[in-house]
Amino acid sequence: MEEAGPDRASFLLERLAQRARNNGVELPIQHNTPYINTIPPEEEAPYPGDRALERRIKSLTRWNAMAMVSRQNKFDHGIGGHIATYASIATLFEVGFNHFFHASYGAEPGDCVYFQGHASPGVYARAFLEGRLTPEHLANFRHELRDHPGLSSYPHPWLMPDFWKFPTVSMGIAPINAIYQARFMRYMENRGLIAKTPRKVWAFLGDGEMDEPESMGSLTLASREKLDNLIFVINCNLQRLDGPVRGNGKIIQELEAAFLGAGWNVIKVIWGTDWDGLLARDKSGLLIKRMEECVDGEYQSFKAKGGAYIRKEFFGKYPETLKLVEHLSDEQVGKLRRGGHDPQKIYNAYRAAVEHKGQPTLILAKTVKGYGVAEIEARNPTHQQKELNDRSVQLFRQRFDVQLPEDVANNVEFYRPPEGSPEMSYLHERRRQLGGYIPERKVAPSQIQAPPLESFADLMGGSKAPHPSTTMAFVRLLTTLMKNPQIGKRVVPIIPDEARTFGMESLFRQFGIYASGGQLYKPHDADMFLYYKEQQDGQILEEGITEAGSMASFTAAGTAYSNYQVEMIPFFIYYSMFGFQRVGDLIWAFADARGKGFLMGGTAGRTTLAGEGLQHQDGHSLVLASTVPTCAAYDPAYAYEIAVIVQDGIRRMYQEQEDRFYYLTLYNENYPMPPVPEGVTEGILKGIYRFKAAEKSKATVQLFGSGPTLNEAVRAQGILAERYSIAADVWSVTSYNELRREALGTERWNRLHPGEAARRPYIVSALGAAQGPIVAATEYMKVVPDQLAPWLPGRMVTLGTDGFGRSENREYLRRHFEVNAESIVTAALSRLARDGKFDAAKATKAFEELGVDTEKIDPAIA
Ligand SMILES: Cc1ncc(C[n+]2csc(CCOP(=O)(O)OP(=O)(O)O)c2C)c(N)n1
Ligand SMILES: [Mg+2]
Repeated sequence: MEEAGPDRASFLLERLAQRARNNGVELPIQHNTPYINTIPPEEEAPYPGDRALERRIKSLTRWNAMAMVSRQNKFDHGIGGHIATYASIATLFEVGFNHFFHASYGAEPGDCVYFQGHASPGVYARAFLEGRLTPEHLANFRHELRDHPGLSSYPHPWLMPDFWKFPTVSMGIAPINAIYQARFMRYMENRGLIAKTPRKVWAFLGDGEMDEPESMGSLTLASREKLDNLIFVINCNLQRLDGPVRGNGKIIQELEAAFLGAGWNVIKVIWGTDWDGLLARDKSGLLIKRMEECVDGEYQSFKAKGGAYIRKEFFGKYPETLKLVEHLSDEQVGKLRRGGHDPQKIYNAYRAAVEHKGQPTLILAKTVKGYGVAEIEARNPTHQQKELNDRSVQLFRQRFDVQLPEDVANNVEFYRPPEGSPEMSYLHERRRQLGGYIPERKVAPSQIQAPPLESFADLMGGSKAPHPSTTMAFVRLLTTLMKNPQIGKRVVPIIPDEARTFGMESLFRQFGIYASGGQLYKPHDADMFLYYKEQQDGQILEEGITEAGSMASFTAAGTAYSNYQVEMIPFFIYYSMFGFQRVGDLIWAFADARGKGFLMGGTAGRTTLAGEGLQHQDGHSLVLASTVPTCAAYDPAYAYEIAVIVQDGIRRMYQEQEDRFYYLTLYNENYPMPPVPEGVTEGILKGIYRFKAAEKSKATVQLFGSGPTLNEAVRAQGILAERYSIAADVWSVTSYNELRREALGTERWNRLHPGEAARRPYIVSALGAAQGPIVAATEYMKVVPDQLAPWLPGRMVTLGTDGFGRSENREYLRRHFEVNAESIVTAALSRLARDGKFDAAKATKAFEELGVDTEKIDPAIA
């Protein structure tokens, strides 16, 4: 170490503080640096690009973005769009586009860039300049349902699958997904599935967005994992939708402290180059003092009110600071730039971030919302400004010196300079150097063959005592899959601290838990067969207690086929109650991103998960799953059903490259798993098959069951036959959701083709001539079976688990919710009695005989 200089000073002060603390001196913990740029001017590298040309390109991008939103709202008032956000982030994007965002690294895929969602107009405008979008595209911004394909409001891979990769606009989704993306990149590298490259994950986020719990909830994962492939850029324009983010404080300082405390490398880009000279001349220290004492509400006013106001209210507080700007006009004072609008400062921050080792980096860039847009700059309503009047458009043009023909300017048209012009040549050359254009989404041909069903023989052949639960059957299937020589390595089990609950601890030892630094301790159970084995190339993602984080891992894995051109098959196994209702928006974004994989809802059911009670017993995840268009949800009863569904899922999602994913419920009740009956595969996949026909005579009642309730239906079938001489068929309904979707599709076709022979929905043809009323019993809410009511008019009697759960055992729970065999029997008799097919007095007596209390409170409201 040097004898003198800043490093030595820092070392000595640190040692002194340590010594003082050891001796009982209480020193405040400091997580803030002064309110100035982290990188001092003397450490800056010169800008490597052509500033003038880059500015022209940026101004044209600004113009086209503004024109796109403004024009559209003129023609279609209220269609929406944002001008102010891109206006604030333009330079932060452009420096990235010109110098940092790699579309590829040689043959390897490039960086993952999460664009701030509602800054999308700027991303479209640049793609237009690059020749990747046409003027028709821009003219159809937010008009997606016309002849010419339009542009989606925000980044939606579902809507623009060749363009966007990462859905971001639901606030908080981008930050958590970006963190886990960077972690998953390392996982793929450490497991030898992708090459190590300087690839980065860039996430451009709003300062208001950071208030979402998902935004900052996983910061320490990033530092713990030393994710130096991760760069957050927070666009600190000090405003959100309604007003200031922290009017009475300073968002940059608050975020700095939080991220530093979480172990990140933090780079503040607060002031532009114009301020360097002022700060250098600030011998009194009062300029920094003034910078520190102003709150964001004041900083916003400075930009809203202009140069004279800034001179008076900011510099004017002290004579010394006022003197610093005496050589500047009011206009010049008004234009003193913030760091997030200065390419020189941004370039240096990005460079430092890219080169930083061992930590993720946060860049806090101070900007102005609505930058340069007259009459809306830094005003509270700026977020929702969608149209500019003629005067504002002309001021905009002057302000950014937008170079375009006069008639184009007057008509507020889109403009792209001719190919071969210096701007265009420069723009293309920069992107060529960086390996192509961004954003762009590509999918390689599939490399995955689904293993044949025979490979899951132990699930297909039925169980021997001691019998398993469907969860245990699934763990066997997963183990078999992971051992598969062709695709085993692609399987990613993701568990939020519930592996033991699901009996998955045997996987720890066999496949290892992913730990980027390996296992640094000898586990206490090292001498046991199933010890807690962590390893650098471990396959299991043991996430700890974070369903949101696990879902973000699931998203990274389930979209690896488009981000890394390597198909991964994730299985996220969790408490079914803490899935759709807990992280539903992340699941929605996963679907948007065309994610693939299997969500496995363990400890499912409101009456099968005994003991846990109201918070844990899930009776509605299947309802929520039905709301996601690409989610195929199943409620299997037996091991072979799981094997059939998963096998076909792999075939469809990977081999056939269908953009869908699966949700399967898994239960923890042990019971005999029958061998697969003949010819049921199609029924399992479509959602229903006859599991056990009536034995002696033709059935006059049909019983539907799913999951463990299927066993109750079978028991009810026995009681009905033996005690009441009523023959019933039992059906396994693996998916009401899929049956309904198919029926809706068929019905729609019939509606649109009245002149042609009507088609029959699968549910109708599957039932065929099956007679009589249908009693459907489920672990889930009644609305799940009721989805089929339109195609089974008047036939359905539904028993389900509406209401809050209880801490009890299964017997009492099923009695309480009226889904046990006895309730199924009485429901059938009651219905037959009403239909005049069974003696009403006998039906009434049956309730008593079978112990079904007719006067107890309705569980739906209990
Ligand atoms: C979860 C969620 N809640 C609310 C919104 C609506 N919304 C869109 S942008 C925005 C304000 C964003 O402020 P900020 O993150 O600071 O971004 P800026 O536009 O200022 O760059 C809000 C509330 C949303 N998109 N997502
Ligand atoms: Mg903001």
